[in-house]
Amino acid sequence: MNKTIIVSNRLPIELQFENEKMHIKSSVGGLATGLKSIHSDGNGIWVGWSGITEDELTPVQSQKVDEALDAHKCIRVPLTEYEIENYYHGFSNKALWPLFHYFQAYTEFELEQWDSYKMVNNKFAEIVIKHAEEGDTVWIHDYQLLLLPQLLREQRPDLTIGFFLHIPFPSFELFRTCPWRDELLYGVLGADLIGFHTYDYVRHFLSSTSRLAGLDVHFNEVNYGDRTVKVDFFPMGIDYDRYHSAAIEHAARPEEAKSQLRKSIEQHNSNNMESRLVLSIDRMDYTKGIPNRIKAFEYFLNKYPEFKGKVRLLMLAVPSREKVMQYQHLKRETDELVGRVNGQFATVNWTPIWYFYRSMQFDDLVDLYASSDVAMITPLRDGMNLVAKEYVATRIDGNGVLILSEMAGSAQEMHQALLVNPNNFEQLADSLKTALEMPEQEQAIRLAALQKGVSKHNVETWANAFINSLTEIKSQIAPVFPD
Ligand code: ADQ
Repeated sequence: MNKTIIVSNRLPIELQFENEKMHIKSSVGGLATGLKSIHSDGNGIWVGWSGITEDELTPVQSQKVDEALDAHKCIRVPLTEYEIENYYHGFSNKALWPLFHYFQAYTEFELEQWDSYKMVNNKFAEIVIKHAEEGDTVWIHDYQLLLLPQLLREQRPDLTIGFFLHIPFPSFELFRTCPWRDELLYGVLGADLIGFHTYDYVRHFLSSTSRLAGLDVHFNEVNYGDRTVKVDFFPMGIDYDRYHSAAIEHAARPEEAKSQLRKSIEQHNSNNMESRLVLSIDRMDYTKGIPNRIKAFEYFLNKYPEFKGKVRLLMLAVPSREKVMQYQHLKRETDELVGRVNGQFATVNWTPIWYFYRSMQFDDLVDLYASSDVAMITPLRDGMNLVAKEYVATRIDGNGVLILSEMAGSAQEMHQALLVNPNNFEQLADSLKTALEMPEQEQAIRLAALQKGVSKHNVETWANAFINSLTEIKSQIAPVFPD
């Protein structure tokens, strides 16, 4: 029986060495959850980097890692410190990430990084080919592996290949600036099915395909040589039940079983009856609009001084890509802005912004979502944004307002949120006021509609929709046998 091979930059596994002892943990991230059934089905395997470079592993540790991963049906692509620096921190995160998120000024095109990107994509191809049997299906994920579909196609035309991009695909005007645009485009076109989060990204991709490669595009199909490549949108969802049932379970906990975080928030709220909590959660990334959000909050407090002392912004930012210069600048700017706003407005009884720069456990995350009156999710550009969906899933009392940037892919589905342009401070401030004053009945109506959509289109339906589409394509292709 044919199997499915999932390929992503990182394996869905967290590995750590403490002295000689190895700790291994399965990831509970969205992607890992969504692909769980496909991964565990039959002989399915997952190919990716383990998170530890070859330079850090002794031969004994290396063997231990392989054995442990084998038990989790994972195969690692061994990457060196140099490759991580150039392929991952370099070309992936200094060229593709900013370019695809419309941060052209941040984009660096370095030949050495591009060479490393090509090398690593070849490494991935080698390992996938080693483990692929005739007629297998391969599902490749994200911008780190744009060349992989074509590399596999050239050597193994018998494979059925799917590719999904988790970030936006930019407009042709942006994409054309990349010196290696043709290689990237033809790289992805090696797939039989190319998936994006939204219809807009599909359109941008097809526009680049016809204008740069001059290929014949018919609706959502590209005629490429003797093949037809299907391009479609598959909006990713979350594990709704996991978030929703955790929120219900936490709410039912007796006082002594509640988390410290929840107790503190409840304590604070009972001391300040009028106090309202506005939540923001992101990776610390310049695409997420963190400085803009702080400035908009400052603007709000100046424009509507009646809210001083009555509303707090709880801002949680997870450290991310700290080696890249722009991320270091962003961290500094955020620290300064939080300091400025708190310094300007704080009283002995009230701190306007609570700022946490750290990762949080799932249970605490759920408590934060569940305790917040408003979620303010205002990225400047975001492929989808799952935080918006997680917030909606944890609201179990029919209240809570979502303010969502129209630049996030999720805005295309979440029409009942208060949609905002994250650059328009006036609109952000007014929306925050609207959210804080929204009648309960309106909150309930909006939330019910949002929950209906998020629960129905969850991460499992997303993964199944993609795989079903790929299976359908596979059934229409005449079998090709490797030489
Ligand atoms: P990200 O840019 O990482 O993902 P997002 O979709 O919001 O963005 O996912 C972030 C995840 O991290 C969420 O599941 C959230 O709960 C978690 N998280 C955030 N802050 C945390 C904290 N402090 N502690 C612990 N966990 C935290 C990329 C794209 C997105 C796209 C996804 C999926 O950039 O646009 O939605 O992939 O395709």
